[in-house]
Amino acid sequence: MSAILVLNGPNLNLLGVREPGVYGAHTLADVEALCKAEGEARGVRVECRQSNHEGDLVDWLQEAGREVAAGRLRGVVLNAGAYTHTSIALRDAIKGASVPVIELHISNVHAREEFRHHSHISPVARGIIVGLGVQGYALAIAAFVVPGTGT
Ligand code: CA2
Repeated sequence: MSAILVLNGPNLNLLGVREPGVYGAHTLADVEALCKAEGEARGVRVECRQSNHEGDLVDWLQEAGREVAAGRLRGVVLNAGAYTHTSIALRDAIKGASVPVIELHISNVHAREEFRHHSHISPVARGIIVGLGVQGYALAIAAFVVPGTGT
């Protein structure tokens, strides 16, 4: 059974603790439980990691590329947080590792400040889920399992 890796970036450890008006009341632990439950329902193992450090995310994307090549991983659900809008290193890591990535944002970044409208990740992502709240994570996991989604 190949797995799916869910990566959450900076400040997502604060989910449910601050700014519930933007990101909802769910905590990161709730999100990770939701991801694992969706994986279980679909017969795929889900592993979740979070870091506030760009280099950790780069390392994990590189590792994911090796796991995909070995047939042990389907791909990565990535909420890179604010690094989405700033990080060429994450974009290069995704491209360099040839890892299928679904970019995810809990909020609708296009309905927010201008600086959130641009993503360095989108051009190298297989697909993008934006603004559907934390249920977007379940949809992203489904996209790696349901045939015909291009993932
Ligand atoms: O909507 C999303 O999922 C984001 O990726 C969340 C990021 C934001 O920088 C992106 O533009 C959109 C922020 C991560 C969460 O930050 C928090 C800060 C304070 C309290 C709770 C969460």
